[in-house]
Amino acid sequence: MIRINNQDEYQHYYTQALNEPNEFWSEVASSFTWRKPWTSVSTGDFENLDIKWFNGAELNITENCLDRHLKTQPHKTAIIFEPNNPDSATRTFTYKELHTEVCRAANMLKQQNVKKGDVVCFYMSMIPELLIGVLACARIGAVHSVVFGGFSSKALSDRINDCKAKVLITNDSGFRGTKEVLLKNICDKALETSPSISTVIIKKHSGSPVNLKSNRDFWWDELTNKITSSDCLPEVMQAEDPLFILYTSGSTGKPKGLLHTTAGYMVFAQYSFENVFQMKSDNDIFWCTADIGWITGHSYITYGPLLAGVTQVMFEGVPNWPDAGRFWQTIDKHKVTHFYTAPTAIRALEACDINLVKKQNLSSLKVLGSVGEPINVEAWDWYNKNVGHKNCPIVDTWWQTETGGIMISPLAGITNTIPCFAMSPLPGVQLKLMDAQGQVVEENGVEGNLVITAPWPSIARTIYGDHNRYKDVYFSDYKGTYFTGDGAKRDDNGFYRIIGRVDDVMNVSGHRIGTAEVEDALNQHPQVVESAVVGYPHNIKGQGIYAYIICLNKCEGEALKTELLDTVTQQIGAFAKPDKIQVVSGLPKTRSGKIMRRILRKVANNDTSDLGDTSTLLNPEIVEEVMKRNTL
Ligand code: 7RM
Repeated sequence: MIRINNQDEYQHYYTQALNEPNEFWSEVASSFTWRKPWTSVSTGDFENLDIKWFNGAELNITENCLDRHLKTQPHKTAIIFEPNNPDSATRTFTYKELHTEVCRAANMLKQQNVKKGDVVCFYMSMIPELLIGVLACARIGAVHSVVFGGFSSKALSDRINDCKAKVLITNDSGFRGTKEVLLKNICDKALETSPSISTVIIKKHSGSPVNLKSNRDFWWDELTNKITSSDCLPEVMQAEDPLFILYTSGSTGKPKGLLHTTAGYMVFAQYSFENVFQMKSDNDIFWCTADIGWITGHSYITYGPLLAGVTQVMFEGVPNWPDAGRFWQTIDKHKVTHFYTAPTAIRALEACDINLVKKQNLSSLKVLGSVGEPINVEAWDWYNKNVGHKNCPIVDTWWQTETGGIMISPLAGITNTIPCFAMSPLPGVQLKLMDAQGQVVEENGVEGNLVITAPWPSIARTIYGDHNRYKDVYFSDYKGTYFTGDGAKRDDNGFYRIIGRVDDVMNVSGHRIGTAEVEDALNQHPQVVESAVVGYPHNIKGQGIYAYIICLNKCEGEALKTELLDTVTQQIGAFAKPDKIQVVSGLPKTRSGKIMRRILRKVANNDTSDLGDTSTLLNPEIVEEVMKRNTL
């Protein structure tokens, strides 16, 4: 492993990774447990897109997350589970105990006939069995596909069908604050249209009643109780064998199943975790508040911290229950030293009673992190002052589902930060900014589209089942480079500030949602003829969703609104519900029939002073109507 300890080392390694990438990555990878060494560090490029890292190597990622720590620190706490209800008991797992649980679950999956390469889907609460189940898959070479528990049965079914998952693992129901989510019921509904699933395994969690379908549904506890062996030899995996699929939204079409492979993802997860967060003491405690249903929970709950052998908190609940002090109380309760959350949570809590944060001690904190969306200055200052007591570096970490790990970030305590800046790429990450003409912008003090010019170990290797789409979405805008979809500013000193998406992807409370997905959902309503969805700035969510719709008949306000919101909840999930809906008689279109989103965006932003060139519009008269902004 390479651990960067100061700014000089950062410069040194940045240069080494650029000029001698093989030497650099070999050194990073040297500390892992390999069953067989690699024959080449990296092959392939962004032209042929047959990218391979550590090819020829054999390994198992769970051997690196668990077994290797058993020799040195078997009794160190791996997971401190903080349940939804603060009065319920905390559960802890040492590395040894977690190893045992993962092995038992792995043996259970084997007994259910899960084989290397099979896809196992998870639709679960943030409970230890989710993490255990995911690692159990990796133990036996099954590919996990975690679907966030806030998705609807329709969205779950779509994702299961896309990757033809064989087994579905869920729990009876889960609580998020006071709200009960009937996960098993939602699974039952999804499975009406998902024939690939032959087995459902249910972890009993809330105790709420569920229907069991015979020969299909089994209780997790009954199956694992029958397992006698608490050891399971790790399946020996090839470096490029698939590790997981994770769905994410794009600017067009259905969500994409990004496929991550074993060795490169593993190496980058630990490398980025250790260098960004800089956990130094054995008593340091990490807490990432993300859900394992998103990439942040994959790389910085399930894999990164365990690979690094640290202690972490896993949290089932929500930031505002029993009150908006839950994060701060939990930090004190478990003496969290490294806290990683999203700007949307910071903004929401900033809007609550300040005494909830003031009354907590928070003196255990050493490092704060931010992820998922651009952080605004007010939130950054509030986080720094009220949570960090101006004593904790803030690492604003930019990355994506596609990148597998953190790409641009300060290194905690090493990089001098500028508020709201992600600062500089990690050594091994090569960035450029492109202008509208597709030319590289070399100078500083500019904005441009953010691209990555060379492969890094944890880049997603393909979109599952659609390699052409992968090429098209990421590598066709700028030939030979990976286009992130984000815009960024590079200041006079070469430091980066991420501006946000430049495509039709919205970021709503840190949830990545395609405008096309919400449009497709709205169009399912029988009254909707056509719709257009754009994001607009929202105080707490970062972005809100503004939907313009054309209706078939006369539209009745409240009733229609409720129905439309229900439709989106059913098609995607409640988190994708539009904040504003405006019924219009037409949408501004070009002569070639394209919706002029620029105009809709400006109207939704309430910034109509300059609508730009509207001369190519087929129906310019519609602009005036749209500008009325009379939402339902
Ligand atoms: C990790 C994650 C990716 C999109 C990405 C950006 C936005 C993420 C930051 C950020 C500004 C950040 N993966 N994004 N981190 N924008 N500053 N530190 O969120 O696939 O779900 O989303 O999120 O637009 O393209 S993701």
